[in-house]
Amino acid sequence: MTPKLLRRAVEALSTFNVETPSWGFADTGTRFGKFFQDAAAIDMNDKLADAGQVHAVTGCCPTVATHVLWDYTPGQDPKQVVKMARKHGIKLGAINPNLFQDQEYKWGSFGHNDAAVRERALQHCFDSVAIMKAVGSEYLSLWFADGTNYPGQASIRERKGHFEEALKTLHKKLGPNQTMLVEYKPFEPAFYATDIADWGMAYLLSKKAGPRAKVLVDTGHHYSAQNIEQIVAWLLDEDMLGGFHFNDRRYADDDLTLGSIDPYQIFRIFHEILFFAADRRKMPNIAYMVDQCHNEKAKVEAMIQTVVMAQELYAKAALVDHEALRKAQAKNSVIDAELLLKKAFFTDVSPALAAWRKSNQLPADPLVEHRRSGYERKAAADRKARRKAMGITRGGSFA
Ligand code: PSV
Ligand code: MN
Repeated sequence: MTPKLLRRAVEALSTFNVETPSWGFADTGTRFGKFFQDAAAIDMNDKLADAGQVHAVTGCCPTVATHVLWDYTPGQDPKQVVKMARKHGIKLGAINPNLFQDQEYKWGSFGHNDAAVRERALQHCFDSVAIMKAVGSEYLSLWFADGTNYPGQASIRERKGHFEEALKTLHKKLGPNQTMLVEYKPFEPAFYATDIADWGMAYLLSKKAGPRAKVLVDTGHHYSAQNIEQIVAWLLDEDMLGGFHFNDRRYADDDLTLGSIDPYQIFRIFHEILFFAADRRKMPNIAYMVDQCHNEKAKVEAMIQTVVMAQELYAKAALVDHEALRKAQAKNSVIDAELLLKKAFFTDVSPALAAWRKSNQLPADPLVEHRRSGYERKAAADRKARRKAMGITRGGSFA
């Protein structure tokens, strides 16, 4: 790696942060069962401690995303949670309303045919905006499980209309520094017609809602052959890309560790972002977040592994020679253009990561440091004892 490239990669790393999800530290599983870990977080303080540990060893995860009904106790002053987060060296990031778990949402939330249920969902979002204000969060991150399971079940157009109306109403509640992110997902839990199934739908609804609504790209929410970086490039060009939920997939929304299946995919996404930024001479405002729940891997370790992978791929993408790429593209030199991407992708960026970590007084290897610290062992012992004292028994499966 030449000194010039090293500088470029280090510079890129110095502006790159990733938000971790509170739900990635608690017990999770599939609908066939859960495999429990002694070190899994029991409460919000544990989740924040885990997120704080990830930040302490990686230095690039200063915020944690929260899900309102999973993380805030009714009647609790959200500022208490801010204090708790501060104690663990982090801040609160995106606020995610829960619009999917209540029985009332059987037929949907914003898309429900009953105005009273839509109103209930909106009220929950207004409460979420109030939490955003209290904790100083910039992002309201919206994901809807809404959809139908059978042809003819509901009017697709009517549901679209309900979404347009509710999102517009919600947008009016946002403060000047608040953005709402609209996430799409092709299927699950709805298996016939998810109301916001793809980026086009999320784009259209966001556009109609107002200027502070942007699209959130969850990398796991695409069909197998879909070209995600092309979606990213289009959204960037339209100033409609708000953020990411990172994870990897082999089949559907697998929630696998970022880059475990296709690291080149994430590299190509980062390349589109950095190429865009170079052309516009301005870095777009994008919320990078992880959305993974690990069942087999130790949760904090998996999060560290994910974040380090994201940094590595971001640093590699920063090495693409944009000038040479523009020239190759102008001449239609297909091979040369492609090789420029490949060259950057295959460059060993560990010297840049080492230099960046050193200059930020961070451990040389976050995962090694985490293991050395004994955090996992201590958390497991403490949480196991607390579960026992609280009478929490875990086991069996759920369906
Ligand atoms: C839905 O699959 C999703 O990707 C949404 O972002 C939710 O907030 C998250 O997963 C919950 O695990
Ligand atoms: Mn997601």
